[in-house]
Amino acid sequence: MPLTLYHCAETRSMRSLWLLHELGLDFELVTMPFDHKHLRTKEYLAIHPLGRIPTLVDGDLTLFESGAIAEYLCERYDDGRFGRGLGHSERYPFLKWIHFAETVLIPCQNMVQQYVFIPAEARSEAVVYLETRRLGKCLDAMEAILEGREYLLESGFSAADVSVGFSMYFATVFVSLHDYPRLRGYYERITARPAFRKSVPADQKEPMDWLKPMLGPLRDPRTGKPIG
Ligand SMILES: N[C@@H](CCC(=O)N[C@@H](CS)C(=O)NCC(=O)O)C(=O)O
Repeated sequence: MPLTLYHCAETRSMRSLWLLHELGLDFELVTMPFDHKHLRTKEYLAIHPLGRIPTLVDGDLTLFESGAIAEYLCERYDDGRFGRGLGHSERYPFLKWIHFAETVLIPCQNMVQQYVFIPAEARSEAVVYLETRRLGKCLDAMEAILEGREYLLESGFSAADVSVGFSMYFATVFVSLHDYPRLRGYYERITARPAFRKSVPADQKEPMDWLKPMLGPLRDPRTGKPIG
């Protein structure tokens, strides 16, 4: 039975799609519009009980959570290029970044809530400010860590860069990377990869151009304030 990925364009399932392309695997891609009409059908809720994406199906295994999918794909299908398995000196830094991507480096989901799902009159400037600063602190830490290295791990590009890469992709819609030269270089390197290009919609002009019109101005991640 082939691998199947349930996906919505430019959401967290992009991590799994990007990694599947890096690994060069054959898979079936089920792309759904990002709305409850498609994500909350009886059929899809039988695959993912919360109706979220990504979900990966591989034979008898149905797996959700983008971090778990990254670990699974590396353990099951990688020859050491993208995963760092048990016994590798960077096994735990590898896991650290995969988890960091989806726990701390994802304040943008709360910003989307504020801008897209909460009516303007109920929107909280304090939440937007706090989440922008939370993102800024992550970016400051990563800027320091990237001194003298091209990727998060000393051993080179890995699935950790894919997990963090999606969070960065999401972040660029909300904050400017102007004051982060190493992060800018890092982001350019990872998004120049053919597998990344294949994971974004072919007709896309800018990251998340469907979401951008609903969002506020780009912010400075160090002050939390709008730019310009
Ligand atoms: N921690 C999960 C988060 C999954 C998640 O919340 N995905 C969002 C898209 S980015 C989703 O499916 N949202 C649809 C919804 O909540 O209805 C992961 O990393 O896979």
